[in-house]
Amino acid sequence: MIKIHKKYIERTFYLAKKGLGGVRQNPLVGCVIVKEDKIIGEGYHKKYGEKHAEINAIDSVKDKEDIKGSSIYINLEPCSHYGKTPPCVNELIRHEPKEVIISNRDPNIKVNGNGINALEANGIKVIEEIKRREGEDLNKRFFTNQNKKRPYVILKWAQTEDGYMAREDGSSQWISNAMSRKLVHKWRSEEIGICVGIDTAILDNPKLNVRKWYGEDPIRVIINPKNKSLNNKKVLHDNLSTFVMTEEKDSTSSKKKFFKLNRFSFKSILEKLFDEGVSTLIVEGGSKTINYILKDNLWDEARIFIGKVNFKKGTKAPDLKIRNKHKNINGDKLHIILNDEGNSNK
Ligand code: AOF
Ligand code: ZN
Repeated sequence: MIKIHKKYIERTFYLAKKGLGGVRQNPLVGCVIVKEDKIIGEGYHKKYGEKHAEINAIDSVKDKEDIKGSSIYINLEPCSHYGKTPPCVNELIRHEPKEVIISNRDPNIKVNGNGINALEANGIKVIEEIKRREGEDLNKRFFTNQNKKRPYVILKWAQTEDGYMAREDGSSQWISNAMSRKLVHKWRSEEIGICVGIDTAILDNPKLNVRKWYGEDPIRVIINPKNKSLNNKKVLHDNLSTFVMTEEKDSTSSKKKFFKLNRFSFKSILEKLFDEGVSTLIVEGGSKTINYILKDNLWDEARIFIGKVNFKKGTKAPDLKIRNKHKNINGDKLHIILNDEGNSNK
């Protein structure tokens, strides 16, 4: 039985992942409706503010009478509150499934256990914690947001085989290969914000948008405590959104916002960003910014490319313990390190 549950919960994960980049600060959720070991309906949460997974799954069933007595698989506990949409749990109860199988409880305090209680109070059996760890990993962004009340922070950098991140003149082109750079654009499309320090914004003059992939551009976030001039820099002179975090001034002009922080720190930057709906952040350098974040231990994941080049001198890459385990991206080594593996250098 447990094998069957795992099989369908895996299917919910597969469906849920399709929402990445669209659900924003909401969780990734997939739902599969099963009757006599056959899938009769399925769906996932596609877009922030729109229908939840369960409703899309119910909508996909031709004859709604078939849902009676079925097993409904969802990777997350069904919601029990009125948010942008009404409670999914009411719709589930109305269709009288025999059981609901989930991977994780919803950490949102408005739900947390209430969805399960409502199902049980209506005679529907609930089975919890099927592939719990994988479910948590799938919704690592959402769990971090809910439990830590801050954005999920991904650090990304490329370093040479001999451990440098930039040449002596500050340039860093090209350490990683074209395939790795394309992958980075995919990653940009998956997050809400993209962050660099002021030196990188001035020296590299990057666009920080999604070009080599499809999807929405993230909001550019520039760490600029002394409010150095960004005149003529792309991040201020195109029509995409940019937030500048400074200790100098507050101002807003259409898509370019300057936020004045009284106590300037990465912690206060994250607090402000979280208030502004930036629930995930990919940080693309430079080395000063990355070291600053590592020192404060305010990161969740590091994605490090090791390219097949040697600089012999220059700016050293951040000092993070890198294990051997890696993916091969056309010759580049990609190391993904999670902070909860005890890798913080604090
Ligand atoms: C579910 N199924 O597919 C999702 C859930 O503002 P709303 O109405 O979209 O509600 C968002 C909250 O609902 C979110 O914080 C989380 O607690 C839950 N998300 N629940 O039953 C879903 N996306
Ligand atoms: Zn819901």
